[in-house]
Amino acid sequence: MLDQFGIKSALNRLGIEEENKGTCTGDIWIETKETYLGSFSPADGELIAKVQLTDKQSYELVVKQAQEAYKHWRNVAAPQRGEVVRQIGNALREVKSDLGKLVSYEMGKSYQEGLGEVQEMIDICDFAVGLSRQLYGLTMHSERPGHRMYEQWHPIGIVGIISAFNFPVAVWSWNSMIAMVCGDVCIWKPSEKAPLSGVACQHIIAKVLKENNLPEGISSLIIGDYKVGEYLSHDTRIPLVSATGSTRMGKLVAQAVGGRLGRSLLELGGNNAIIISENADLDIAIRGALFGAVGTAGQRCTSTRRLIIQDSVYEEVKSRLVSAYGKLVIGNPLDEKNHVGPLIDTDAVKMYQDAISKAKVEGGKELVVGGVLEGKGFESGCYVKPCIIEAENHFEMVQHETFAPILYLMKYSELEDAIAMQNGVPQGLSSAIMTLNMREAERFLSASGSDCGIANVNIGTSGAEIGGAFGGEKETGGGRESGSDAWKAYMRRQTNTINYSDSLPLAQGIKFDI
Ligand code: UN1
Repeated sequence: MLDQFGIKSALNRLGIEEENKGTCTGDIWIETKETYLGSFSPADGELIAKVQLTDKQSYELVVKQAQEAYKHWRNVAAPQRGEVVRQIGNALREVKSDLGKLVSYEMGKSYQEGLGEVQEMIDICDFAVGLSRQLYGLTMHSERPGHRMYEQWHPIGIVGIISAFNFPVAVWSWNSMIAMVCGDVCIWKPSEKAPLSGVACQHIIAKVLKENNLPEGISSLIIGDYKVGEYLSHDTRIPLVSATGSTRMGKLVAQAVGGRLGRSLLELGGNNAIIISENADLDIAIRGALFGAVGTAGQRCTSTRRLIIQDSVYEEVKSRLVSAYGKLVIGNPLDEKNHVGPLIDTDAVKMYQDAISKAKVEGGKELVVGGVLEGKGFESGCYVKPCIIEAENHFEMVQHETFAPILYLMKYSELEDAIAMQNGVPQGLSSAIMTLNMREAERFLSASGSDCGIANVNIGTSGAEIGGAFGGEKETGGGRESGSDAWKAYMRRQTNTINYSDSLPLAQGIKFDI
């Protein structure tokens, strides 16, 4: 099956071999004493290739090299650092289809979404290049005559990046491209469920760094599960750990990093809802809800998990959705006629099944029946049917993020109630309202509206652009990545006051004469 859809040649061009080392400081790959981890495609269950895990000793080498590299990189002018990131963006343009294909095959999202993910990397490179000529600080007026006061932003040091399987490459690039123009160096632990995508990115970036005669250690790779993640979170040499994944994982990272007073930047679970008002354009509402719920097989942190529908249009939305679900084609993500690919692995399938049965025990009614697909093309055991369940917001399963295509439907009559339901979950990542009524839209966006980091009008909950700050509140972890001024998380602020007068007046008018 590797030959089908040109996977084999794409792997070749990306530098992926049957057995790959997994620990790298740039261009130098380090042999460790650890075993090799197999990466299996959820599309067909086949072993794609193996990657060697990082051990403590090789981790130490990586950190030492990163420390050395930082001494150099922090003094390279920011626009020069931007120039390197510009070249990385161009290198990504060249491999867009190969990398998109690997992401799709290793993770299971559709090829179109794989391409979209690489585009997101290219976009953040462009953004970071522009940023490299900005990174603005403010100037303030000093209360003392002959004094100047301003603030400037300096790099922070080594940034540890822990990324999740569902966006195996884009979320790394949001962090590392911004961190790089900020003057930081990065150590990346990709998800152990999609390690080859990490190895491929390391090859791409290493070539650019080498062509620019840059030292080893600016962008490093380590491979492993939570144990390797713990190396990063407990390491006082790593001032910032950016972690994407489950709320459970995020709490552990936050405690470890917080315990040493380091900084963590967390992008964790979502439980995103769309409110569909009777004033909505229902064509847009149905399409937005459909892509939000079944895109990436419901495995985005921005996936739509709940639809809160006004009672007067409830029946219409319900029947149009049910008929749209009937048209979904499920199958190999590389085959462009399919809309929905597999879940990441059979553990995820089990969680999907459990969630459906528990929601039913709680009183949920399955409108579009879920289930695991079997037979030809579904041998990996990872393909499931997107399902719709009528439920109530307080159900334990509705309160919980299940990374699968399960959509819960509920009813409201007053907008206040809909907003309370939308906010009535522990997570706070993304949200949306579908309405053409300006008052409803603005109420949803106001301080007493959505409590999420992302709030959209007439757009679904997923598919954010890189230009905005990405992240959310409550159990989503509070971090902001990607665009806007998210770069500030990767730098340290320094306030500078300069006295150019011929005396030394003290602030607050304090007298201290001798
Ligand atoms: C994620 O699921 O972790 O907004 C990131 C989106 C994508 C990023 C999702 N641009 O859906």
